[in-house]
Amino acid sequence: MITVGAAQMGPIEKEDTRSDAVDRLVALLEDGASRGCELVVFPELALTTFFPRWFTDDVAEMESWFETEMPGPETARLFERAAELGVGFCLGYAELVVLEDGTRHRYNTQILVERDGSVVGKYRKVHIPGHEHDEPGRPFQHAERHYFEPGPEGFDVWDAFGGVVGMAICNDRRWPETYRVMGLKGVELVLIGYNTPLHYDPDPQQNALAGFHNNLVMSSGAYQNGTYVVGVAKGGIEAGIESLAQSAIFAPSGQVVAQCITTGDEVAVARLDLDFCSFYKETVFDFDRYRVPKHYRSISQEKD
Ligand code: ING
Repeated sequence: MITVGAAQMGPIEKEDTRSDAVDRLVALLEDGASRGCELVVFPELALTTFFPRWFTDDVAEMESWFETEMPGPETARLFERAAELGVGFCLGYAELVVLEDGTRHRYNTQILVERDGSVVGKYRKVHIPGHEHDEPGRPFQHAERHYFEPGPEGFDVWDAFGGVVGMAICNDRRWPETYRVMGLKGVELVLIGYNTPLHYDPDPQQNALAGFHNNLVMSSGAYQNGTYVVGVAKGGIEAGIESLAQSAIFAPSGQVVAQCITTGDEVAVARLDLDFCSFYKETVFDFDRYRVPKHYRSISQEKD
């Protein structure tokens, strides 16, 4: 059994500091802890505004949105407060890695921190949506492919919080392969932060379906792999751009077990029985018995 909090955030504005964001994260952590949470899940890029909505070629400006250490001077107090409360957390942030050879790599990253404050896992976003170059014709940019490289490590799971825990980030949740790779590793709880503008410029017909698609993909991912899924938004109107909230916790049945009802800072809490996963993993989705991989080859072929 584990009590989990989906700690949704409202907007973080361009002029807000890391400290402003950490103040809110600590408040969400304390709210979750007061309601029995052992694990609190924060959104994607939870320390800054969603900066890929602006395009810049100025590297210093780009890197100003990134963290070079985690915990760092601004975030240490979040780790300290969490360890004091005995609550673990999952945090999304922009990660700048400078290798010995001097090369610099930018990732859209999530970390998993156990109740003692130790970092047990790190995930770097694999499916990078949006565009690589400035597209001034758009009402706002979604230039994630300019700011981030895909994570080289792919999808993994970690033994933590008494179960098997995996992570994914935003656009990853739309791809069934994300869940199945972790499902094949026995995942019982998938933690996903997201920033999802309600306007999708390549096909605005999809705008009205943002909430439906959000539920569809996480409910399906949960059911088809017999796992819980926690989806946590940074939502509301950020820099004048409306972003989807509707954070929710999904059971292996595909049902919603808890959800946020506002577009601001709000924690949705649920007590999860991870053994419930077996009702699906050992029956309808008994992979060893029912999967037919020889007919699935095409879905793992490299792009030609
Ligand atoms: N955001 C969006 C997401 O996948 C998007 C991008 C929106 C893609 C709508 C397709 C449709 O939720 C991030 N950050 O991936």
